[in-house]
Amino acid sequence: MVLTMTATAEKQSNVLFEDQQPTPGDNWAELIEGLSREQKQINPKYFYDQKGSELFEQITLQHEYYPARAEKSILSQHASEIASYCGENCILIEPGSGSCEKVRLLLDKIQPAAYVPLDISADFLYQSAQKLGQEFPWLSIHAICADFSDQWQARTDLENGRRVIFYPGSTIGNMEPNRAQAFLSNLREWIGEDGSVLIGVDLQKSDHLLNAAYNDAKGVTAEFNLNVLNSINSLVNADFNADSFSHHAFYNRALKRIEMHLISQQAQTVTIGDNLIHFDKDEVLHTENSYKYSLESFTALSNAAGFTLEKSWLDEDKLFSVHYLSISKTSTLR
Ligand code: SAH
Ligand code: AVI
Repeated sequence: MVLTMTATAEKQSNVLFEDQQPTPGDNWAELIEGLSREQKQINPKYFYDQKGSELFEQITLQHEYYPARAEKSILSQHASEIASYCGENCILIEPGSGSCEKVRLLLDKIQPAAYVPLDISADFLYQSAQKLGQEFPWLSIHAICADFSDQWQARTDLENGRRVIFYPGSTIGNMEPNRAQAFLSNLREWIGEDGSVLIGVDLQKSDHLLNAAYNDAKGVTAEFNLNVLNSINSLVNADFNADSFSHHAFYNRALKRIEMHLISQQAQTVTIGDNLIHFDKDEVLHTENSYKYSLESFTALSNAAGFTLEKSWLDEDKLFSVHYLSISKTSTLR
C-alpha cells in the first residue's frame, strides 16, 4: 500500500488513503486501441483528471442537469427509510465517489462503521475524503484510489462488517448494458452473501429535458467534454488541441442513451508516443454514453445480475430513481 500526500487538504486522523491508481502504462494500450477504431472512442473514465472532477461538480450545479438535484431530493427525503434498509454498522462502499457530496445526506442516519470512497481521480479523492473526515469526525474513512472497471479485486481486507455498495449519480449509465450487468454481478463478490447495493439510476424521459441536461447554457458540459483531451495529453503525453474540436451531445432515442462526441473542426493528426492518429474534418470521437433506464429495464438488468430489487424511490417529477438491491436467494456466486 502506498500512501500519497500530494494534495494540500489537511490530513485527518479518521481518514486512511490507499493509492492503487492505474499507471500511464495501464492506460496506453486501451487508449490507442479505442482511437484506432473506425469509430474512434475513449473510456469515459479519462474525463476525471483534477480539472475534469471539478468540472463535473460544476455540471451538477447547472439548472439543466436535473439528475444531481433529483437524486439529492430522493436521498434527503427518504434518508431514514434508506438507512433502515442498509442496517446498522454497515461498511458503506462508494465506487466513483467524486466529491462525496451525496453520502453526506445519509451518514447521520446510516451511521456506518466505515465509509470507503473509491475513485480514479487521486487528488480529488484525497481532498474530498479529508474534507468529509473533517465534517464527520466520528466517521472512519478508508479512501481507495483505483479503477473500478478493471475487475477490481474483491477486497477481503476492508473493515469488518456487512457491506453496502452506494453507487449514486447514475454512473452505471456510463457503461454499456452488458458491462453494467457484468459490473453489478461482480459486485456480489465484493459484498458477499449478506451485502446489498443502493444505486441511483437516471430514467428515460423527453428528448427535450435530456438534450438540455447535456448542453447546458453556460457551456460547462462542453468544457467537461473538451477537457478529456487535455486529460489524455497529460496521461500519455499526447498532443491533442482541444481548441480544434467541438462538443456535440444528443439523446439517441433508439438506443436510449445520451451520446457525447467531440467533432474535429479540421483535418489533423495527433501524436501519442510513436502513434499518429489522423482525424478528418468533421470526424467524430465518441467520448461517452449515458444510458437511461425505465423501471422495468433496470429491474430486468439487476435480476439478470443476480439481484432482487427490494425497493425503489423516485423524486416527485419521476426524473430519477434510487434502488435498494439484495442478492437473489437463487443466485450463486461464481
Ligand atoms: N458519485 C458522485 C460522482 C459521480 S461522477 C455523484 O453521484 O455525484 C463519476 C465518478 O466516478 C467520478 O468521480 C469519476 O472520477 C469516477 N470514475 C469514473 N470512472 C471510474 C473508474 N473506472 N474507476 C473509478 N472511478 C471512476
Ligand atoms: C457521471 N455520469 C453519470 C455523468 C452522466 O450524466 O452521464 C457524466 C456526465 N457527462 C456529461 N454530463 C455529466
